[in-house]
Amino acid sequence: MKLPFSLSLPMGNSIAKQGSVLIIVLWITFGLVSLALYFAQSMFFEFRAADNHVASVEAEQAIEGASRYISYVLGNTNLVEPGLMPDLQVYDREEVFLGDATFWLIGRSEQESRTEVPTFALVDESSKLNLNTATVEMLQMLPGMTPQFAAAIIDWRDEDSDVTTNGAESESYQRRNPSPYSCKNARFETVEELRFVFGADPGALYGEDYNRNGILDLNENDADVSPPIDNRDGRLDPGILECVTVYSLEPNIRGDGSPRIVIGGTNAVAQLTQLLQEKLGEARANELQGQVTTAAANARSLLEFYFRIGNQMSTAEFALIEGDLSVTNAPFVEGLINVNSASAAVLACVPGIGAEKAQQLANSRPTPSAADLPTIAWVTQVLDEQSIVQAGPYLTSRSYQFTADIAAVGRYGRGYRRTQFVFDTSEQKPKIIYRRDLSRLGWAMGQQARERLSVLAENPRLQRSRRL
Ligand SMILES: [Ca+2]
Ligand SMILES: [Ca+2]
Ligand SMILES: [Ca+2]
Ligand SMILES: [Ca+2]
Repeated sequence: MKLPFSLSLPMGNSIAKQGSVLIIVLWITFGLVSLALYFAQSMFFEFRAADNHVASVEAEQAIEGASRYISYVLGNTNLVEPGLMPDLQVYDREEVFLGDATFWLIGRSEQESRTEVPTFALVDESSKLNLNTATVEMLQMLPGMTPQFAAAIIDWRDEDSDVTTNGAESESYQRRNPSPYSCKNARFETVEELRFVFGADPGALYGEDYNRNGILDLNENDADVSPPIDNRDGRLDPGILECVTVYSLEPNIRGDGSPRIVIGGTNAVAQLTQLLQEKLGEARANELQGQVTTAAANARSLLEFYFRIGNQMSTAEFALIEGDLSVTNAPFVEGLINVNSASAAVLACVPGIGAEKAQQLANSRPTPSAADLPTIAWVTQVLDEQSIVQAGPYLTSRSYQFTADIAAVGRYGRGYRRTQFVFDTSEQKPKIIYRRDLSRLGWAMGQQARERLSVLAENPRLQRSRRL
């Protein structure tokens, strides 16, 4: 037998034979060990894969659990008074432990200065401009909007096929190559539909917020080093999608489920008198009655109503009656913007407000307190009469639709998942009206949470001690 190397030691024939057998055995052993190591390695990868799979199942389960939890929170808030934002103190929203999993509610900062630290909360859909009710003038005020795209949005949703100025109906869509389609000529059902509207520009729709978490991530501030292409100016330039909704819808009912009092309605005087007596007492009702009756007859919105009553009624007093009042007997009012939660960019779109006053409103907004009922009354201290008259019909202090953007990880911080839900409470019991998997957008909880979780991944003991 020819060995791979020669044995040069002086030895007898039988010793040489034994030596070669030994070497053969060594080679076989070496082969077996390699084989064992190979299988061990592949078993390890299988194990890691299985473990990652378990983690992602845990994350998915955590998201399901979190969505039920949010439904419960919204249901309870609705019992207090319909249309309230759940107070930030009453629900868990950041790094919530659920067995071996952890979840977060990815929110939006009310401040314009978006930082690298995410906000964790529910997102109020009434803080946005409704694509189904906004006029072309209102749409044009959105950041990144062009007159052509704004007009095309109107043509997309209106039933007719008459092209508005700058707009686009089916002929424009039919010219599309290689896949022509027709203009929808019906309401928007999701905000994502904007991508199909003539003139849609992904850069303007999504802005710099590649992972749609409302903060400036590293890749969103490195120019073209990694997608998206951004201007590297240290601040997040959000897209149009950030400012729009299709969900805002306010039911015209009071806390007890009865219809609201229509302030200009036929029976308004008697109803308002009774309301004032109930909420503010007999004496105050008598003092305010004359003023309230006159104001009610001349107001086209609740904001204007409060303005016309004048300083005699305090903001806190108005808050007590605001939820019982309306200017219409329609069962629902669509597209009202909550002046207590909308960003300056959205408020700027409202007629009579504009960019400058929108910023003033955002700056002088009172901090909401769990004890107080929400009100629009404070707005009369910022806007002048003309603005109040114009903006009033578009504003509200109440919200009935909320986005819960839930991200979760399973054991050891692995198995990242993210699902966006929209909850509707306009029919009292909260229900999910939209659901979308956003896991593909990647990590959304910022750098700090990632670092904390990587510590957890390296210290399984920490993971165990964390459980309650
Ligand atoms: Ca149309
Ligand atoms: Ca981002
Ligand atoms: Ca980039
Ligand atoms: Ca930027």
